[in-house]
Amino acid sequence: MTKPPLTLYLAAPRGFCAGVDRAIKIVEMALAKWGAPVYVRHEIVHNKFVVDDLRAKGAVFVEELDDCPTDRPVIFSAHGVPKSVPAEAAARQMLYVDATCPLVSKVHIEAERHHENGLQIVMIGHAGHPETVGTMGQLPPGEVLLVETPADVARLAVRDPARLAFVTQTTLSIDDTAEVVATLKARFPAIVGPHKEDICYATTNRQEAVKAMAEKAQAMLVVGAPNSSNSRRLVEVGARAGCAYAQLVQRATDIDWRALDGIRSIGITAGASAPEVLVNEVIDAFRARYDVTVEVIETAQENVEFKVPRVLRVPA
Ligand code: 2E7
Ligand code: F3S
Repeated sequence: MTKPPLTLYLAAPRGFCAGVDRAIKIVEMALAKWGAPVYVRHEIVHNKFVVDDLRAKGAVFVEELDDCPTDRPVIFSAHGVPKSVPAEAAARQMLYVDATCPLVSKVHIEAERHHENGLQIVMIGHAGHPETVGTMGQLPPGEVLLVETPADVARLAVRDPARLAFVTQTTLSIDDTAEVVATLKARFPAIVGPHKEDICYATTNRQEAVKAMAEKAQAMLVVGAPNSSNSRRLVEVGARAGCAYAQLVQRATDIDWRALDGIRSIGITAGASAPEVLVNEVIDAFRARYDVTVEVIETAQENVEFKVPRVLRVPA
């Protein structure tokens, strides 16, 4: 039987960012240095495949420090942690390694600097997401107010409208965030903050590539996990850019083939926590059903790399 033709657009950049690469390497190095088990507070990155792989190598994933024994090392996930977490680990004399992405640590430092200058902070982010919890947790309660939408800005009760700063989560939608920032600046003209927002290079580049792909592809699949904020944003960006069908899939078995019936083109990308093996698995599933021609849609080139400490140093 002859297979129907299909143009498969592949977004570039896609998949692992420098912060994810570094965080996974930190867990692997910790296992090599201290042996199993090494504890990891929260999924090191939001991907079941990555977590299962590290678990098989001896990592134990827990949600709270309380769930770790004090005589084994613990690693904090790439999303960052409130200040109370390393403080508690130190109080219990635990070995800990912080795998927070350096671009998140930069936002933490920014928030602290604003606080030292006497400013109250507005954080644009998603409630309950570990990055938001971590960034807000750099400062005492009440010092960071969370907003998600322009409507939240309208409702905001601040200490002093003249002494305000803003920071953002790193994985937000570029377009949605621009609206929230504009609303903040309109209501609080004196607010200070980054040039645009704190959205990272990887989020920006992946969203740009999706927009370019949405112009061409009839349908789009984003390889990523349901709890992966940046991956979910890619689905939204694709749909909003005009792609009639945009879906998140964890791996090939999640593909709804009936929904894709009759398509002649598909766009594929992957969130910053999704490994390339899963992208290849999805491409292979299309090759099994279609006569596939791959076309790469490259909107940026990335050469960002974050150093992994050669010897894991444990804070005193
Ligand atoms: C850390 C940060 O693990 P992810 O899916 O996380 P998000 O924040 O998108 O749910 O992706 C990698 C990553 C992104 N941002 C890790 Cl702060
Ligand atoms: Fe860091 Fe951005 Fe990746 S904040 S972990 S480089 S998605």
